[in-house]
Amino acid sequence: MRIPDESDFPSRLRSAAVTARVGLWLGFCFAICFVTGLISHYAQNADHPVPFPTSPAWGYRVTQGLHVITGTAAVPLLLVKLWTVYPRLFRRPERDVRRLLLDVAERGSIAVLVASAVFQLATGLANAAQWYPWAFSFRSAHYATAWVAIGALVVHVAVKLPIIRGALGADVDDTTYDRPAADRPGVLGRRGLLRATWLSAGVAVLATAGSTVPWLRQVSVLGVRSGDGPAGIPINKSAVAAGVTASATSADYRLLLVHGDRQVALSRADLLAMPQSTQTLPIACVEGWSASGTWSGVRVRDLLDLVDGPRGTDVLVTSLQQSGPYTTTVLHGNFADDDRTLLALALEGEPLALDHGFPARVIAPDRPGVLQTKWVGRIEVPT
Ligand SMILES: Nc1nc2c(c(=O)[nH]1)N[C@H]1C(S)=C(S)[C@@H](COP(=O)(O)O)O[C@H]1N2
Ligand SMILES: [Mo]
Repeated sequence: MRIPDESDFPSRLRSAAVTARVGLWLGFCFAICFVTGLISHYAQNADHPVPFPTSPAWGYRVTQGLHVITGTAAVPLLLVKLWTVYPRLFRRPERDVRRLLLDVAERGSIAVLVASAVFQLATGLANAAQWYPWAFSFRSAHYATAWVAIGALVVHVAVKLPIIRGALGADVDDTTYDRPAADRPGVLGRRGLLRATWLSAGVAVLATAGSTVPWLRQVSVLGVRSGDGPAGIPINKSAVAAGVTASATSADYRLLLVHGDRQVALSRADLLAMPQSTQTLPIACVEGWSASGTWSGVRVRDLLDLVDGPRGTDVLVTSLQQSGPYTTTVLHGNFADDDRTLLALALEGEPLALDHGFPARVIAPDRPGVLQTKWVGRIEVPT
């Protein structure tokens, strides 16, 4: 087998004029993914040196929806961009030592960029599809690699800036930045290729956005987990999967409130006898889907008052679920004190479905879905 060389790729479509235009949009997508990803990561941290805001209630729904939508749109953009540049892999090595070293450094930085970008999009998509074919922690790996990708991207843009500016400033059919070998017309014109690229990114957006945007549900073939589930809200983990069916439906169920020596145990009937509050708040999953519901239950603040929990303290919420990463979560002080934060007992006027966290679950504004603990058995104010 012969290794191809640059002259094996004569299509005029593989031009910096196309690469720069697609790259611009890819850069936008990566920037949005990076910023919204930092927000999501911070929101899930147990430690909040700077409080994460509880308002607007839909904030996390929007940032995480954007994160997954722009990440999905980036897939066709990245594929087209790689297609336009990969013949450059087969350039002849430079003869001059200095230029050879520069070339090796550039190829190295691009290898890091491509590898980290592919890793981010692949793990992100798999996570959105709830498919975990790996052993590492998704959140730490996706977060660490985000810094690698964004660092490599900044270097790449800085190195290519003269070409990017030149190519974007000229007509798309301009040949200034073309490889000499790329002189044959492609099956499409460059404008046609760009149009097809925007179209596929648009389809990717529509196909996922239905997970967050209700009126898009009908067209969203990838947004499958929207609108199904009791009361129109998808189920992330069922009671059976969490192994809580017996404990959650037991007549012996008591919610335990703990603050040092002070302990209060409440049955579901006791909770229902307390003043009830109703709030319309979304469940916004890190996987990108979200759905709004009208929840009723007891304000968490009222429960903490029963054991003299001081205001502003982070509290621990523990599920009846015995194992898994979301069995205990930290409810930060500003969330615990917020009037909209409920231990929900009902959804849409009906008793909470077992799969939505019966007998009681946390629902708080502007909070990642993973922290909206279901089947709550214990709320503790650390001393
Ligand atoms: N105990 C417990 N609570 C949990 C989970 C879980 O696995 N166990 N999943 C969380 C996740 S990831 C999400 S998105 C929401 C989904 O709530 P829902 O299933 O009622 O829609 O519940 C959260 N609460
Ligand atoms: Mo989630």
